[in-house]
Amino acid sequence: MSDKGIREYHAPAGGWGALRAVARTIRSQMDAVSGSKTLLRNNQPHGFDCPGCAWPDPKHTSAFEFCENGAKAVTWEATKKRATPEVFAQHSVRELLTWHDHDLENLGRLTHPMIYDPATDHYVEISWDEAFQRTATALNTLPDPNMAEFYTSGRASNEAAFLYQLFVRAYGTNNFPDCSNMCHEATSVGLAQVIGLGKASVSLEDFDHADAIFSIGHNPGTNHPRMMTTLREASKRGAPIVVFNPLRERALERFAAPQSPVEMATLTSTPIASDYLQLKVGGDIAALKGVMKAVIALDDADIAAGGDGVLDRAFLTEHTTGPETLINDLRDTLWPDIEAACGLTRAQLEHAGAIYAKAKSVIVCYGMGVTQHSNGTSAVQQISNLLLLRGNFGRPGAGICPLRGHSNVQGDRTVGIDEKAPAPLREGIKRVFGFDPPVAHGHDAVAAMEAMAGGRSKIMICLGGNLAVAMPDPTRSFAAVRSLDLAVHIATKPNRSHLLLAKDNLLLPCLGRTEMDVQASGPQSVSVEDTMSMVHASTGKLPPPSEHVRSEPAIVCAMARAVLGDRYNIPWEAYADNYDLIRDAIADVLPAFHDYNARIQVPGGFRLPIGPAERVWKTPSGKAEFRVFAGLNVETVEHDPDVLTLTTLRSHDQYNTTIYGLDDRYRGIFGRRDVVFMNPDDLAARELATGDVVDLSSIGSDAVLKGYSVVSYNIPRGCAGAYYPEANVLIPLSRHDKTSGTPSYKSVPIKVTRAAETA
Ligand SMILES: Nc1nc2c(c(=O)[nH]1)N[C@H]1C(S)=C(S)[C@@H](COP(=O)(O)OP(=O)(O)OC[C@H]3O[C@@H](n4cnc5c(=O)[nH]c(N)nc54)[C@H](O)[C@@H]3O)O[C@H]1N2
Ligand SMILES: Nc1nc2c(c(=O)[nH]1)N[C@H]1C(S)=C(S)[C@@H](COP(=O)(O)OP(=O)(O)OC[C@H]3O[C@@H](n4cnc5c(=O)[nH]c(N)nc54)[C@H](O)[C@@H]3O)O[C@H]1N2
Ligand SMILES: [Mo]
Repeated sequence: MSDKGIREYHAPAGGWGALRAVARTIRSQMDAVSGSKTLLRNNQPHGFDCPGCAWPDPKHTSAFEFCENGAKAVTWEATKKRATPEVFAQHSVRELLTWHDHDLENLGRLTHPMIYDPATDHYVEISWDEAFQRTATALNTLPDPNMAEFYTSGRASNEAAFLYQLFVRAYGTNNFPDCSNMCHEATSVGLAQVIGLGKASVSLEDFDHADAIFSIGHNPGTNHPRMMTTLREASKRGAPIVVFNPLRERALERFAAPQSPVEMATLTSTPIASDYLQLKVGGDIAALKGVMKAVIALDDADIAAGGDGVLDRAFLTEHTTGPETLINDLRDTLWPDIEAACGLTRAQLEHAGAIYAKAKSVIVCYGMGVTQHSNGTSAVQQISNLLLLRGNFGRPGAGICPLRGHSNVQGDRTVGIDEKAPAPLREGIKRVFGFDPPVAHGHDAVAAMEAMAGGRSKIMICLGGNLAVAMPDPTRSFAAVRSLDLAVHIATKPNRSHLLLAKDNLLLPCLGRTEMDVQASGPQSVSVEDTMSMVHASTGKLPPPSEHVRSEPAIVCAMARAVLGDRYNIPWEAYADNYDLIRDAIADVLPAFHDYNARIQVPGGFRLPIGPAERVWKTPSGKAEFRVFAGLNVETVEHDPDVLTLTTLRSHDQYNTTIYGLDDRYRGIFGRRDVVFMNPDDLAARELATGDVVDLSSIGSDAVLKGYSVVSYNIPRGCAGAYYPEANVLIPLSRHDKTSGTPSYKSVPIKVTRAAETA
């Protein structure tokens, strides 16, 4: 029995709890004065872009926009702790492997390039030149460039990412696994098919004009906290906010704005969701079909009563293909089946449908709760279907809003981190650099892991991230990395992926977003693209963690020169000296970035062209396309009452695999992460109570997560929740969306049994 650290949390999200958490973070990582000063430069017009999330900045940032988790992201990077060669000399890799992920990163910032020494089992210092030479020798002696994998995590700037893809394509492969493959790939693929672009169609201003907002499968109070300001304003002006989420996330229930003196002083808060629909995990396609079915019924009724109907027929005719097929599918889908598949009642779905139909302009926001399923692409397309029915694209206050993950994951894709090598990019590279980049599709994250596991790839270079830990099935992914000839990690802090030893291992320390980047031509800025396609500059202000640390663009340029020599005469040195030249090259290759250097000088930056926002559809038909999904997406073995569908969650105290701390305040978990959230009836059926110790076993593999404590929680029956990345052991690599490659992190069939020791 272990119910230690499990207790209910009654306060609203934000508020004093958030301020206290920030004070604690600053105390543990920085000194208070420089910590507070650093935070004031966050997301200001001439400061640095917050490395936290991809939510856009308001046009006129007059004062510090407070955000607890942005503060954690910044202080965690700007920490005074250092992982020096002396620190590595004290701890062998074997020892470090026994540490918790929190403690590994808590060693602090990497200060020197390091190489693993098998004789002593320690990472030891190496010179930059030698590190690049070793990388070059390994890459240049590989029989085939397609035997190397080049991973990107979404913190890399546009400049670093563009150079990286140029280097890799000049080297000869499109193997670009990237964090987006684990995240919004269902969006990139799914929306591109139906509206011609895999990005948000809305801008931040649109939220001021939305008559209703639907929020599906995302947790902004934790993952996009600055969005809470926007949701709070929408709620205050009376716009309904309809939430679809199996868990009652506190910030979506009520939020106290730390910026609001009244809410802070009076301990009050603003309700956020007008309707909170706790659907079953994986029930989104069914729920969306239910909402659309309700809209069709309202349309029928209105027409029967002599009205014009609630569908936007002019829009449907001019701008879409296939509405009839969709409508027929909805008519053929029966309410009892919808109710069973999503766990919501017909009345609830009809109510949501009525809100949707009544609102002139609707925005649908969504996140990982939608994309990380075996049918993630189709789920995304159901959202597009819903919006298309009433022409909710390309007018003020309406549109689709996927909430991107990493702060520059979207920009990285835009500037060429894409295993599919789009034709315009290839043509641009040919035009500007005079060579033909490879055409054949390379590996995404799942394919890269499979290639490494199968011995078909032998080298892995990582521009950030913690790939092996972020991926499903660590048993396989760890073994895959350990089978390599060379692993190179460009990173800010040590993590578990760095400890999975290949034959040769290099750890190259880089600057973070918050730090001053001075090159031959002077101080440099980089640029990033937020979730609403705004591209703007980011200028670090803090001193680098050590004089040996280099910027990501400088590292990529030096590596490229070592590997490629003067192949294709790419001016790597000039790029490293002056990032303006990189941006000029991006603009030459990708015309949407014309006048790049001038346009990022404007506070707030510039917006890339968004077809759907102008009702321009770059699809084969030239129109927006309705896509029917046959069925209701019941992924798990429903007929076995013993099987639960596990969804994997981020706590409030983590950034992906970076674990800041062990609390998950809003969900009432303190000082631990080894818990599984379950419905009280599911517990009763297993004669379990909060604190009882259980084992979670995977269906489809023999993996077991042992010694977890159950928490009785408000989550639908048949569903369970546990934290990522610990629960990744339960997810077979084969469970992913076959269309987009996105792993099914959010619908994992498991069994829960009382742990053997305590039975
Ligand atoms: N502080 C902080 N900020 C972050 C991150 C972080 O880890 N920490 N990560 C960044 C990254 S890379 C990303 S991708 C984003 C992630 O941001 P989110 O998209 O918010 O990701 P999650 O926290 O994984 O899950 C979101 C929500 O989905 C719900 N959910 C689970 N299963 C289902 C389902 O089947 N259907 C529905 N409708 N909902 C479901 C969960 O209850 C949870 O509330 O945040 C980014 N920002
Ligand atoms: N079960 C489960 N698994 C998941 C998810 C889930 O919801 N459930 N979510 C998935 C998602 S959405 C994502 S995006 C992936 C995340 O996958 P990744 O992006 O690979 O992982 P992160 O944890 O964000 O990477 C953290 C590391 O990045 C390095 N780093 C931090 N800042 C910088 C920088 O500025 N430059 C460089 N070079 N390195 C830096 C540090 O060394 C740090 O240890 O995980 C996926 N995995
Ligand atoms: Mo992500």
